Amino acid sequence: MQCLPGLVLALSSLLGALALLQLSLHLRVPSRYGKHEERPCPPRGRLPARCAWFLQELPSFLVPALLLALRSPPRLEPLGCRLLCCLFCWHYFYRTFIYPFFTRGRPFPLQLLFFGMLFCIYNGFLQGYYLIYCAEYPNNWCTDIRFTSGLLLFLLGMGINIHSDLLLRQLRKPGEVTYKIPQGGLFTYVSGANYFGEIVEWFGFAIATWSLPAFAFAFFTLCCIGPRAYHHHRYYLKTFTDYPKSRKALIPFVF
Ligand code: NDX
Repeated sequence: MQCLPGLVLALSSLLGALALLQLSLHLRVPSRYGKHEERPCPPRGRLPARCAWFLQELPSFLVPALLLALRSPPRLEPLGCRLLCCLFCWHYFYRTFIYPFFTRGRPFPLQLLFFGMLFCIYNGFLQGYYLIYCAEYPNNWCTDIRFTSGLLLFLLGMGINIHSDLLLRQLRKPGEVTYKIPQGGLFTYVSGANYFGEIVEWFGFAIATWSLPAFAFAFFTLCCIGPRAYHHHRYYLKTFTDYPKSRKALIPFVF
């Protein structure tokens, strides 16, 4: 396989267009899973959350790993490039092999699972293909301010995301499906703390890679889970009369 810059441009542009489509579809109406599902949710057409999240996220890990294995001779030089690919796989290792096995979420709709998987194949291919076959970095990229600041943001965002996922999980006992008010960590300031962490993480990745595909994915993430954080916030305000009034939806103290 060779690097085709035109393909990277086309796939990144399409990802940007999907982000705008996602935004237009879900600005007013949230994606129908989790707390935004129509009630009562019939068990038909749903998969247990553990299974669904595992299957949905697996391609984001497998596709870049497969591209890496197919690349002969390996071309992940210099070190900066190798590290960047590892960051992407590291996130999706967590999301595929760790997160699903601890989740206490509701069963996930099969239809969304199908589209989610397609999305993960697409994005896993784009990010992996670019980093493994196209990216060119100078040997000192690891000391470049874009790499170091992006890496720091990525790690900060990932830390917030994993910690917030953990706080949400601890709200429920095994088998419970009710919703409670999230407390602690960044939830003290925003309703969508896990989403805030994920958005910071992917913008950090985009800065560290300084690449069109990664910026397109960060933009998609913002358009996908930004509005969802807003819908979560409205849901909490409507459901809990004692919900903290000073808490914002997504960005601490701002929005
Ligand atoms: N999966 C990213 N669009 C999505 C699946 C759906 O990873 O075709 C985007 C992802 C996909 C979507 C994905 C992309 C767009 C798709 C869409 C389907 C259609 C759409 C493909 C791939 C599409 C077009 C046509 C435009 C292309 O019961 P429960 O499940 O609610 O329990 C929850 C629990 N919880 C609580 N428990 C007690 N009390 C409370 N108050 C609680 N609040 C929540 O916590 C869950 O078990 C858990 C987390 O819930 P929630 O709702 O906060 O997070 P969730 O949305 O489930 O995300 C989980 C994690 C989170 O860390 C988030 O940052 C990350 O995954 N994520 C999620 C979505 C997308 C994404 C990351 C990204 O874009 N990077």
